[in-house]
Amino acid sequence: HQTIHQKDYQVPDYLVDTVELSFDLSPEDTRVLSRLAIRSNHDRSSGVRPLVLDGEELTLLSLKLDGVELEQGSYRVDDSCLVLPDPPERFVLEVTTRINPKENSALSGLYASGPMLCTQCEAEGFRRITYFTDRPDVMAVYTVTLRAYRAACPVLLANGNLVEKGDLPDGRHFAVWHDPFKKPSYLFAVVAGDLVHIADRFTTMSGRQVQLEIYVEERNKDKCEHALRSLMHAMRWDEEQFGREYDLDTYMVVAVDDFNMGAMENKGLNVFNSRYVLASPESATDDDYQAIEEVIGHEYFHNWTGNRITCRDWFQLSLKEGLTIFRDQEFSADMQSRPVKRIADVKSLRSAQFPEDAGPLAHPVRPESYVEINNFYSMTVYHKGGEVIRMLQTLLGREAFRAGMDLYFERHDGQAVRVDEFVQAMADAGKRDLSQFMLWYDQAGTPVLTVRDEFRAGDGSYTLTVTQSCPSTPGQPEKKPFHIPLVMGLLDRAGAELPLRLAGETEPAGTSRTVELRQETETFTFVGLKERPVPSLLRNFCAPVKLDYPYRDEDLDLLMTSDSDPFVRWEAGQVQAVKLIMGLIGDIQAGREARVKESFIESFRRLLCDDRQDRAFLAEALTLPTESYLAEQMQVIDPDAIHQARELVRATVGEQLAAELSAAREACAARAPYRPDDGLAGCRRLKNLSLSYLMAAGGQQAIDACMAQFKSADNMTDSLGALSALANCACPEREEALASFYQRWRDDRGVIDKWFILQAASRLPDTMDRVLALLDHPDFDLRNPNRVRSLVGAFSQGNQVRFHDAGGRGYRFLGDQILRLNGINPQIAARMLTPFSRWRRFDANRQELMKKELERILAEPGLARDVYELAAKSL
Ligand code: HT7
Ligand code: ZN
Repeated sequence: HQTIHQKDYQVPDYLVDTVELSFDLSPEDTRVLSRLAIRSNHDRSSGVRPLVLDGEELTLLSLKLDGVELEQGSYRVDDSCLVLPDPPERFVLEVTTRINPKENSALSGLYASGPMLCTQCEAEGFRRITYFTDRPDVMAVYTVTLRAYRAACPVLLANGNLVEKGDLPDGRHFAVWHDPFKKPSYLFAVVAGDLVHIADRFTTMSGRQVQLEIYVEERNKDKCEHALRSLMHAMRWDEEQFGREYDLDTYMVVAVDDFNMGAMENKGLNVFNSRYVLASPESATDDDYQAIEEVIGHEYFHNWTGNRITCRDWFQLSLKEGLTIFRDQEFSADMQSRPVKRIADVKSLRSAQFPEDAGPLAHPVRPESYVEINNFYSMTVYHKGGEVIRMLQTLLGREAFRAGMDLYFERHDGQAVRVDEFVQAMADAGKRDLSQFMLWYDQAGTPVLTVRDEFRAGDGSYTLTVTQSCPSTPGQPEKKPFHIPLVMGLLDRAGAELPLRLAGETEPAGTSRTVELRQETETFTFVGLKERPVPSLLRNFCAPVKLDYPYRDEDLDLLMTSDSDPFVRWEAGQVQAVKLIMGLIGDIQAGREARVKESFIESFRRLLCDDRQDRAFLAEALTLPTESYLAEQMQVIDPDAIHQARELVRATVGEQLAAELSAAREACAARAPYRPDDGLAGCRRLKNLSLSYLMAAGGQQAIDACMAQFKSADNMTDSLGALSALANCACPEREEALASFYQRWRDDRGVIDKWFILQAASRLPDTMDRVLALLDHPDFDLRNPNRVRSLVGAFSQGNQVRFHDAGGRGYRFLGDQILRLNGINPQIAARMLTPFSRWRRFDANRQELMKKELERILAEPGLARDVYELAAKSL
């Protein structure tokens, strides 16, 4: 398998101005005629370069150059490309290929999902439809004709505007679509099937009317309202926050059940995993509603950050993905609670991106090389990339950041560019030197900020010394210092925010300020202080770093109750919880008695009784760090001790605060029928969290409360809240509830995914057996990525204690499934490998067992590129 390097980039030898595609659609035999207007893009005086068109899984039926059929021998074709050795300077190439969508289980290119046909072309799927220069810097104008049987496929969609449609003989019909915007092939899309749609109109800021349409299968027609409303919100938000208006007359979204990722931003025709479109109060949770709003926003925002301005090559993927993640995070923050959204984003970064950045698959936000680009749609490229954009906004300030965005759109609309062009626009608009900042794109690893302080009572000065370091990562043993914004404040012992005056300044500059780190060690001396202050550091999680400051318990108490920054308040509680649980883990490992400190329970009691705070924030503050986050804090991960210690804290909270938890449940009990937008999602979260603590303490009363909630719930949030607590309880009610849930929802794929997840994530000791049995359940299907994620993914990535069973059964199970998936869907197979990449973090026995699985996978003949790359790098 070949490695592609960023440094080898060369401009394309040939460009394509127009693409005319004509599809005769049929599930098992689709014919594609492609008519390409091609022109040379290199200096031909020093020799004519061959035209190399990418193509995979295609049967070539005919090839014409300027209308003349090419003879065999005048071109070369193999299983990855079609080569014309000596083409003219400008010409029209006509290629006819045959493809089989039904056989396409990789879900890349044109494939069948249930009764419909759809495409997924990012990153390199277009080459599975026809021969093409399948790279993002070849941008062309597309016209697409679709033909199919009207009975099977009454709806025929492609990018852009519908220009013509009509009947054909024999019950067939056609539609012609034209997209006036030049685009790379990865944004091409086609959908054909028996679909219905709901529609609305949006008036843009300049007064243009846009038709919005959401397409689904008939049975899902009443589950699209929320997606449509979210789309309208996203369109308005992008106009108001970034001055960006939509540019076509229609915007279509199609929901499909078989999809490798969340959704795809194809120009004017988004294709979505149905889990990010379909919602009804009975079948979707509050979290589902939020995720739909976020993903709808994300794909919509790509229209400017990704489609109008795209990536020059795939190394620049974060140019569109990091920026669009930042935009969707800001959109969601404006639609919901900003602090709670920030906390959720930080939790996900720490639980998935930090471990990636600390392991054998660590790579920079802009990777230097890849074997399979699909493996780089990673937490680092997306979410660390989003944090990098956020740091730019922090460094420049909101106003200059917005000016930088405007300048970027003005300079590069219609182009395929690099990250450098984006950062240059920011540097120019903000009048800042951002050359050192670029290291965030090119150096991997999570920096550590070690902060030490000294208070001098004599002159009332307080010095913070900040030293940054960054661990070695594959191929990068040494790191240069990063340019880091550090947002901070100082609190007095009563919790009041102190004015911040640095030595040499005449006036204090507020009570929260951004200091900039550039050198390995920086010192900041604040003056005019009467007593040793408590530093409030990394406000709003202003940089994707780890912080090392020796907070005392009383400092954390003060920050938790008094800091003006909600992230710091939440973080102070998390640091306390980590300290407590780590201590308990030590006790358990040493065979000592493990007891939860009274002071910890007291701080939870205070929080539970605090009725001033937002319920959603409170629920976050009362949630313990996850087992996988705790694992990250250990030298050698001990999944059993982590589980035991955390459960001990949960049970102690449940026992000792039973009255307060019950009161919190009561206060949050529904007083009116559920509405997803009733503003009570935080209440429901707190209520369900309280229930889970009560269940951790045990006892029939809690089980009865669960069953009562499960039976009376008028919405999926409450139903699932009760059922997930029951799924972790070895009681007869568990089986009863799971069985009745299945019976009620057996025809709803999205809900049955939840049913699989609950069982796969159960902490009960028999979970492995249960998971093995579920593999044979009639509703399990290895060809459906959502189902694979719900069983294989939920068990191996969401159930640390059962997956890492010291006997190695979990590992064997995962190895087996990866090998089966390798032949079905390599992208999904590769995504399932993640837990094995962490093998070095465990004890010798588990290391050995995981390594054996990696070796078994690598020994498989015919291993897909995707799986090979990750397995080889993990070892
Ligand atoms: N830009 C989209 C990426 C995507 C994708 C990548 C590889 C394989 C399948 C895929 N489906 C969608 C999604 C996004 O970031 O918006
Ligand atoms: Zn994206």
